[in-house]
Parts: sequence; structure tokens; C-alpha cells
Amino acid sequence: MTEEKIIGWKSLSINDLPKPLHQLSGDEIQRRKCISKVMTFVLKYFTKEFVNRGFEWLLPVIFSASTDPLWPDPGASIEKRIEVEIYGKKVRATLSMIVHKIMACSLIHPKLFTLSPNVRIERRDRALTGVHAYEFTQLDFEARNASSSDIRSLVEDLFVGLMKELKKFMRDELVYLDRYSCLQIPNPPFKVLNRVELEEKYGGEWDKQLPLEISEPVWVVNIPREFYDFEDFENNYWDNYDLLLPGYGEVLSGAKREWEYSKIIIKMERDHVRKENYSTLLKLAKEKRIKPSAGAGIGLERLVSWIVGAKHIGETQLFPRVPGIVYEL
Ligand code: ASN
Repeated sequence: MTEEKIIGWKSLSINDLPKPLHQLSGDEIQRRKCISKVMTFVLKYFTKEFVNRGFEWLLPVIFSASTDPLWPDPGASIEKRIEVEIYGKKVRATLSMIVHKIMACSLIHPKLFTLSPNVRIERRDRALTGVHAYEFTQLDFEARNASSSDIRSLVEDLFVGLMKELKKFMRDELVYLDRYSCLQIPNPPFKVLNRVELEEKYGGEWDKQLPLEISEPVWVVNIPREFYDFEDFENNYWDNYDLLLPGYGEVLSGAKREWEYSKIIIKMERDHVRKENYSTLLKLAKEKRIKPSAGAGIGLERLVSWIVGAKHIGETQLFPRVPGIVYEL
């Protein structure tokens, strides 16, 4: 990849911000058509693959009393949480479907996925990172009794399959977007790097530095974050993972889950997470009805941004959701 193609956490200029649909030039419309074709292809590929592999396809929820706390999370920068009252109850716009995923995976579907709108009102200073949108779609999946390495292998398999099919069936679009030759089919298993070592090497900004130095996707494991990711207290190790893509950064995060009531409680209290927002999950965990599982979520617009070489993630959204900028549509 050439220097200009390096995208992601670089600071963009105001001119790089995606425009609303009705202001696009003829050439820009042409480019957006190609990006939409790639998005359609990616959606078709993943939904087909998950269904064929026995995953149940769940429709998303938008408002619930219980949603992802996104806290503590080193990468989170939520400016505002959307809470509204309906029928006399306080509900929150979905930050991610993690709680629903864990419950559904434990109680009914051992393997499931959903395409879920996530509303994350990112701080407005993230407008120019190129990788943040205040609404995006997450392809979230979960499998009962799966281990972290099961999920990583599944993702590697899906990823390699996607790259092969894209190169085969989306050749014209990728050539038009000047991405055909940059996109290489990676060789699994992808490298697994420990966040502790990355911090030693790059400091706290490892997630921005590392993508500039890799030429294949890599896993980063052991990232301290929300209560639902499994934490080995004795070895001080988080059994979770992020997938980072070359020249871009994180497009997927996931983990083995906590399922034991006593551990979940310890972590919620330690991290000041409001237990009252998770009373059903806690009740089920207490009754031992939460089962061990593992899963992950793919940020679809991020993945497609990387594939098409978008300057800003909003280019993959016909109606861009740029932090700090609210268009009429
Ligand atoms: N989807 C993520 C996971 O599966 C959770 C998140 O989006 N915060 O772990």
C-alpha cells in the first residue's frame, strides 16, 4: 500500500468528510455505487455463511432497559447515552447486542448472529478519525461452549473466504476503486499478539501504530474491558481478542464470556457498572442458566471501508453518521 492509501486513525481534513447523498457529484455517485455493491456482496457472503454453518439469524432490537455498558473500555468515547422513557420505563438505544446475544445463546439458540444497528454518540472530535460513526451496523455472533480459538479460526476461515470471493466476483468494482491489487488473500492462522507486549513496544497508542506496520491481519488478545469478557483473575489475563487489519485497525472484537454469577458481580462492583441495568442477566446467572459461550462482532462499515479504501467510514453509509455532524437524512 502506498502512503496515501494508509487510512484509519490518521487525522483527516474537513474536505475528506463524506457529503450527504444529494450533494454528491456524478463521479462520487459512481464511486458510492461501487461501494454499495461491495457492501451488498459482504452482507450476502456473511449471512449465507453463518446460516449455512447452523447459526440462527436474529432480528435486532433498538431499545432495551439493558444494553452494553461500553464501560470500562479503553477505546470508548461516548459523548451522550440515548435514554428515553417509553410506557413509563427507561430504555436505552442499543450500544451493542451483547446482553441479548449472551441470553439468547444460553437459553435458546446455541449458535446465532444478528445485524444490529449500534447507536454510539461518539465525541465530536472523532469526526476526522475516519473510523468512527455515531450509528453503525454490527454483525454480532455468539456460539455456546465455543472457545476463543474456535471463534478466531471461524473468523479466519470466513475472512479468507470473503477475500477470495471478493477478488473473484467484485473484480470490476475493486479495480474501479483502485483496490484490486492492494487486497491480498491472507494466510491463516493470523498472528496472535498480546496487548501487554504491544504496550511495551508502542505505548498506549498501540492500536493506532500497529496497523501501520503489519501486512496481514493480526489478533490482539488480553485487552481489559467490559464485565462480559472472560477474565482469568489468577493469571491476570483477559480471554478476548480484536482483529486488526493492515493500514486500518480494529474491525472486530470479541471474547469468551463470563457466565458465573459471582465473577460477574465482582467485576460490576469493581468497575462501577450499574447492576440494576442487568437484573435479568444477573438473575439467570445466579440460577446457572447462563452458559459459557464465545463470540465477536464485526463492524461492517469498518470492514467495507478497509476493502474499498474509504477515506472516511461515512463513505460506506449512504446516509453518513459522522460524529458531530447531523445531516437532515
Ligand atoms: N460485539 C462485541 C463482542 O461480541 C461487543 C461490543 O460490541 N462491545 O464482544
